[in-house]
Amino acid sequence: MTTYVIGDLHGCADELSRLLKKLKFNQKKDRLWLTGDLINRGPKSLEAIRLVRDLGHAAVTVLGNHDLHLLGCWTGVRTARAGDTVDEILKAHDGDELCEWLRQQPLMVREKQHVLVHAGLYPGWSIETCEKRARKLEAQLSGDNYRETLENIFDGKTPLQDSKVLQRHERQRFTAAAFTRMRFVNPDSLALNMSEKGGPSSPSSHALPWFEAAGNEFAELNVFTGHWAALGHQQHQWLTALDSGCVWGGGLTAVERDKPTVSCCEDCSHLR
Ligand SMILES: [Mn+2]
Repeated sequence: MTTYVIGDLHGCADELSRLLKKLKFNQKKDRLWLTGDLINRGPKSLEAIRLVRDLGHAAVTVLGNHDLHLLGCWTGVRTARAGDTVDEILKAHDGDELCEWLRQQPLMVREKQHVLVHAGLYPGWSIETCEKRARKLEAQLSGDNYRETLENIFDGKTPLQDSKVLQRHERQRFTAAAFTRMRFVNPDSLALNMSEKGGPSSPSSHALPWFEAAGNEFAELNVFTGHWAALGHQQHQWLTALDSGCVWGGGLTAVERDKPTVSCCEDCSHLR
C-alpha cells in the first residue's frame, strides 16, 4: 500500500486522472491524500470533485479556502466572484450531494507524524491545539448549524490574533483563516498577515512565512500543505509544500508520503 500526497486540484480533473494512471494508483490498495482546493479557477471543477468523492475511502482531502467558498455559495452566504467556476457544481443534479459530502471533510488530518492541512499550522499553537481547533470547527461545519458557521466564517473581518477574549464567531473565523488561508505572520506577535500574497522570500512588509515562524513545535512532524502556488513544490525541513500551480500551467505534483519520491502529471520543468 502506498499513500500519495497531491497538491491543489482547482478543477484540474484531467491532470489528476493522468497522474493517477502514471502512478498506477490502485483504489483497492493505495491511498490518496489531497491538500484541498479541489475546485474553482480551473476548467473541470465538477469532474474534479466527483472524481475525488468517488474514490471513497481511498482518498482523504482537507478543506481549502476555495472549498469553503463553494460551501458559502451553496448556502447563499457568499456570492460567486468573477473568474469562479463553482456554478457548474451548484447547478449539477448532484450538486447538493457533492456539497453535503464536502462539508463532512476535515480541516486537518494526522496519522502518527504525518499531517495534512491546506494552508498551514498556526505557529502560535501546539500541534495538540491545532488538532483541537480543527476538530471543533469540523464538527460545526458538518453539524446541523453549518449555515450559521459559514456565515460566521465569512461575515466580517478576520481577527489577526487568537485570544481567549475572541467571541465564538471570531474564533471560528480565525481557525478557518489559519488552516485555509495563512501564508505570512508577523514574526513578533504571530498575527496573521492576510495582505501578503507573493512568494516566501519577498514580503513587502514585516512578515515571515508561517513555517519559518513556527520554531521547533512541528519539527518532529511530516507536514503536507498546498495553497501557496508561489511557493511551489518545495521541501523545507519538516514541510512539503505541494501546490505546484496546476491551474496556472505548472502541473500537478504527487509525492509518496512515506518516502520522498516525486511524480508529476507532465514532464514538468519544476522537476527537472
Ligand atoms: Mn487555497
